[in-house]
Amino acid sequence: MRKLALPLALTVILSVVAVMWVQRATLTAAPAAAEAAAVDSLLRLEFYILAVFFVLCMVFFLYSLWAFRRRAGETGDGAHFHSHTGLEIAWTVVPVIIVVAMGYHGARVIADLKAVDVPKSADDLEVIVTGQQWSWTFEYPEQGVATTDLVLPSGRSVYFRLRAVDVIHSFWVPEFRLKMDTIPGKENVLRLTPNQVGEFKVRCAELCGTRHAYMESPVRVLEAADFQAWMDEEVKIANDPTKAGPKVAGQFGCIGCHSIDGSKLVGPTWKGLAGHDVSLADGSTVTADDDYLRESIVDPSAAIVEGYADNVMPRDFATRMTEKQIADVIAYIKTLK
Ligand code: HEC
Ligand SMILES: [Cu+2]
Repeated sequence: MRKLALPLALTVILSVVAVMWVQRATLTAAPAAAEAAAVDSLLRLEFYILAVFFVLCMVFFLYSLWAFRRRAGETGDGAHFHSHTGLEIAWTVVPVIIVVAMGYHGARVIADLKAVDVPKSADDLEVIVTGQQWSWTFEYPEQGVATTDLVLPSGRSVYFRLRAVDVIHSFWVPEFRLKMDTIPGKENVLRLTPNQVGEFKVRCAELCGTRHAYMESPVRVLEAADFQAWMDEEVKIANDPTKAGPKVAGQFGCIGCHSIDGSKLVGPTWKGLAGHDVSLADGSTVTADDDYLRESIVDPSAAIVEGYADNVMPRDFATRMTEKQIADVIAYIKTLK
């Protein structure tokens, strides 16, 4: 028993030091949602417990190396021990109690946040988030607006409906703390209230393929009035045929490959395309009517323009763009006489 005095004393002293260190340590990015406080205190509590157990294990490990080392002139084996029932029961029961208690506490904290499996309330801002390899798209169904950046008001609860097109992704803005998988064929719900104006990033938090690490989109949290002004402008653009198409063409990078002035880029120019004949790589000719334009966007392999490479135009517009966005960009192409 006397031999235990030194390691026990060291454990107590170093545990106090470790707990004080955890208390001051920055464990996560600065919070930006109302739900963050509860998650952060849960995390810090876990770190307190971890700190004490880390110290306990390390002190006894290092102390044993030192106290029971082979001394000069010692040649025999050390003492042999065979089980210690009391000790084994203790180191099974104590961790089980801690793990179960932490699990219960964590489940309570999550339930209290009312962030998952909740019905939408009238005041929530509804946003449909769609993840696919390897980008995010956002829709505000009540306003009829779709974007590739996530813009949110500060201080209003947001009701996210999370979807995936291809494989499982995970919607995560670290500053909001809460995270939820997006699953093909199943809609998940997440509700949270951003409360800090600023610029953040939504990241995919579920390994989803070669470009998983680049699956990020900008998030901007604005004051309520600025958000309303932004939304009014977006609604105006969405309803203005002369602006909606150019905006979509910019958002999805079409204009990086298609010029509107007749010059040849990676793809054919849009100037004078609509209504005219197009020579295809297979030797046939088609008239660029609405159906052809639509097909060229949602299924680029169906018809390849003569002199241009197949497999250059992205294949994912059919799932990334809303029907309205496709119609808007077609209407725009038709204005480029
Ligand atoms: C990375 C380059 C690239 C991007 C981005 C791109 N395209 Fe294309 N696009 C091409 C190429 C190359 C072709 C010609 C080969 C083919 O027919 O697939 C083409 C063909 C087309 C055609 C048929 C043109 C014709 O002359 O018959 C249309 C319409 C079109 N794209 C629309 C779009 C729209 C709308 C977007 C954005 C939502 C877009 N493209 C984004 C490269 C691109
Ligand atoms: Cu992903």
